[in-house]
Amino acid sequence: MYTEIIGTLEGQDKRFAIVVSRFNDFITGRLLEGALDCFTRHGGNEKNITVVRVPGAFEIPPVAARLAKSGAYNAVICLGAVIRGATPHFDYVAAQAAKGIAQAAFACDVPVIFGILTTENIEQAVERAGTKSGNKGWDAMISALEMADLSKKI
Ligand code: INI
Repeated sequence: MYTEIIGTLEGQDKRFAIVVSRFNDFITGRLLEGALDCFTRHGGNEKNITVVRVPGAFEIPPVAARLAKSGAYNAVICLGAVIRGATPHFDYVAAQAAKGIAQAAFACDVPVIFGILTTENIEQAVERAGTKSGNKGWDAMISALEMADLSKKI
């Protein structure tokens, strides 16, 4: 018989920071709404949420790392939307955001959650921000709840 360690999805007594970018705010605002809705539906209290706004996805990782290192939160959730345009700018911003968040997650003792959409066009982003493909902000919060509990147990 093996030992299994799993994280449960309980918002009670959890304190989270959410770093959200203003770039493509019409998408990132919906991701934030999804994350907050998920948190309260799992027993969380919004007074235990701190929202930190940054200009774009490129700015998310260093802010997320500082919040994670502060020791004030059970998890840090990163929300953004990088949408491909006519130039290679997308590739640089998306790659740096993903790499930076991974580095923050490795460097810190609390979970740092990747909730950044990287899409080919605006339609794909809209689909993932509360329409036909769900809400990736909600999904990011589910991951935060699970990982916050799991990281206490391992
Ligand atoms: N930032 C985003 O969050 N999404 C994008 O789609 C995006 N594009 O495509 O340009 C974007 N650029 C801004 C970037 O994140 C920085 O804020 C900016 O370069 C200043 O450092």
